[in-house]
Amino acid sequence: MHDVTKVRTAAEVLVDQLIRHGVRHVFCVPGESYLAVLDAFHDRDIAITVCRQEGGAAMMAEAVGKATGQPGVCFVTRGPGATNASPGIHIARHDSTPMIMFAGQVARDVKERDALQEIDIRAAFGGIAKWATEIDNPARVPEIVSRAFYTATAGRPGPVVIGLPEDMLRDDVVVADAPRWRPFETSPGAAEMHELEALLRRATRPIVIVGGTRWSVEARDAMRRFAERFALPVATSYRRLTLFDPLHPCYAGDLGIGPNPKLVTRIKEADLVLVVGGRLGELASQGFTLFDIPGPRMNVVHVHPSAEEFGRLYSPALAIHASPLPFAAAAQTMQPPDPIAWRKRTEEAHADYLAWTDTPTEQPGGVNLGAVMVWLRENLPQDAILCNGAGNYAAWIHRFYRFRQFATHIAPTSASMGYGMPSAVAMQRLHPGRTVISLNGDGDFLMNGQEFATAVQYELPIIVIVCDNGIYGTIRMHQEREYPGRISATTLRNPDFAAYARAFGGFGVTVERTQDFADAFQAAANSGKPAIMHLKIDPEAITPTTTLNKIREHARAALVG
Ligand SMILES: Cc1ncc(C[n+]2csc(CCOP(=O)(O)OP(=O)(O)O)c2C)c(N)n1
Ligand SMILES: [Mg+2]
Repeated sequence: MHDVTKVRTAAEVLVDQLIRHGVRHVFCVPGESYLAVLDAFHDRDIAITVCRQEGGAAMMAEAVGKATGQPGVCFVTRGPGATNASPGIHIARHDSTPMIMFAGQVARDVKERDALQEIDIRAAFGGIAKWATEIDNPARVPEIVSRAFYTATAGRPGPVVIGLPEDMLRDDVVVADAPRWRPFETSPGAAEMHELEALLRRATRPIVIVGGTRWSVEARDAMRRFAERFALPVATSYRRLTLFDPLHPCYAGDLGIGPNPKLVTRIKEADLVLVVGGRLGELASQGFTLFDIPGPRMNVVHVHPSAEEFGRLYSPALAIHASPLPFAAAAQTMQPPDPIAWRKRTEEAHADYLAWTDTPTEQPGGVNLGAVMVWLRENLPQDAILCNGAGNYAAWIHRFYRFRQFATHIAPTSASMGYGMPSAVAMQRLHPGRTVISLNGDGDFLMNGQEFATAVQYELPIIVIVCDNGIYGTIRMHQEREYPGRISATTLRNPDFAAYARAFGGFGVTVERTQDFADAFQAAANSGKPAIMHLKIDPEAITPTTTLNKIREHARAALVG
């Protein structure tokens, strides 16, 4: 415990709490509202990444939370800083990611006068954060920061936002540090595990869907052993691809945007669906069509660390209130039926996955993103981290890349654009020795492309791939489906992204043909600098399986018919 008689400023107490709770990295855009905290950082052992926009800083903190399971931390200034950061808070809420954002605030004695950049933190963030509060009393800094760590990580994790009045941060205070926070697991009850065992004994077509957060390498290993022992097919939920090894014989595929139709059928035909960790949200549930709400046709066993999730969408046949590790640890000790009725179905599911993902599909245009993903999966080290935001380009990652290790894919389940660049900065700051790839659409990249400057500033050799098809592709696709031929506000006129990289002090290369990708990638890697690979993609290549023209023609035919 800290020397309780020592006088510190509230800002110093705050930074000491972060260190005490294990925070090694923070991300920020500075502001005069929290100069005292910046000063406290000056002589403490914690890495700061100064960013170009608060949206980037917040996404970096969110990415740290996603990758480590411990709250990622960022600091932003009051009003405009806090509101700029809101996309990161929204992602953390949707993606169930532990995160804490500290926002500067006006001095206590001018509050509610609309003082410069004043913002009502509780009102502004109350609806999207798990908890939004402000610290008015410097003696309560240890208490509130400690609670923030528990709240951000407990049950279903999420973001906490804490306002810091400027004058409060400068106050001297004598206060003891809080005990170090540690995350708590929730274990399943013996009765629930018996019931699960019985349900499995009666099942003939079970399938497991793993998702959500609070996983770890150990939890993933335990889950694999359980699946192996029971020969269960395991699908990964949307953007939770790293929860199961895709080359394991139990792997049945990725459930999200553009899934293998055979996997969708397999889930619809299942008599028991065991959901571990996830919530089967809109994208994983194929627009809420896979399971009837509130009463699914099959038995759904829902395992989740937050009791609040049970029955929110689907009435479960059995609810198991547990976090992934204790559940998987208990599940692997259960007795599998003998013989296992579904063993052959599991083998078929894995064969279907391999067939669906093995070979790139034919595509119009010079660069085939499927072939690029296959090259990356064959050439990147297994611990390489891929980061991306939202756009149709991501469909090729989901289908053709293979994430062999835990937490090697950092991407928002909330499908928020602009995430690929900042999250890659965060990952390379955490893991200086690992290969970090940032994948972006052309629209996507320029939402937070300014953080390429941060990569240059910290000499992070991230390889940024920009898939330039000259359109907001996802929206154009929906536009052609719903309003065929009536293009409106979905066309982009783009800069030369390779020149953009060079202007920032990075390495830039343009790729117009699939066969040039490998050499260009090597040149980017050999440069040792942050690099942008500008891939020219034919806009017609809108998904791995169809073209814009086909979508338009199909929609027109449907209108006429
Ligand atoms: C922050 C944010 N704004 C808008 C959207 C809506 N949206 C989803 S995908 C998309 C277009 C993505 O375009 P691009 O990055 O060029 O990728 P492409 O689909 O062309 O591959 C848009 C605008 C979103 N998901 N997130
Ligand atoms: Mg695009």
